[in-house]
Amino acid sequence: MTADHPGPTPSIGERLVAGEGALWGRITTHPFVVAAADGTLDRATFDRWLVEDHFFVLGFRRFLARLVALAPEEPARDVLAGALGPLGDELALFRSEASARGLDLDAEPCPTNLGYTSFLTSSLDDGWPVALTVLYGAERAYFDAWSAVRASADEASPYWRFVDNWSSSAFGEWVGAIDALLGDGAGDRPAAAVRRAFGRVVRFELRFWDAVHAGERW
Ligand code: MP5
Repeated sequence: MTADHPGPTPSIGERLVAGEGALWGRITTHPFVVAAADGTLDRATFDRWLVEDHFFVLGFRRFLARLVALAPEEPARDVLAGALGPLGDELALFRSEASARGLDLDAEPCPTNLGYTSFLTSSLDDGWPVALTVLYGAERAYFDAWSAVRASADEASPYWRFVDNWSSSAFGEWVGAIDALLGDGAGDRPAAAVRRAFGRVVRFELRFWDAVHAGERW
């Protein structure tokens, strides 16, 4: 890149990630993901995560369905509604894994999980750009975190299917499609409300894994 050829303008999504600097680095190197990928994550911690994340994904699906309704135009609605099918497949993976492990998916979620899923819902009241940013943040966090360990992951790890789920090229394309929607009509800099919402997502993501590790309870 030179002064004559300054390179492509970063997308809104890239700008949001860059704005979170060090915290984003903690997402992509989190011990939970690293240990899940190399197969050393202990069973009890994974089991706790599976039950908590299943609750999260249920809330996420309801959030996504309402975001479909909030979308300002059909092309955006096409992108978002297209993710509901794969999300159903993902829930099937959670359920079959939970059943094989004898886990109770009705267990009460921890306060951090309730806080995060409630935040998803409340972001809808802040309008399309903010709620879309919340969607982007949660998906980008998972894509970057699991992609960071994909190359070194052990495919014989009991957790491989989860690594694969969020680091696949199909998932990456979906994350890129949300970023493209973020850019529609946004100007070249994310608005303050959008940056604030993205920051909250990043902090919730880190809290979520920390809560799972610590076995947070009421
Ligand atoms: C995702 C997730 C990704 N499963 N859990 C958390 C805590 N954050 C993000 O969402 P999805 O719906 O599984 O792609």
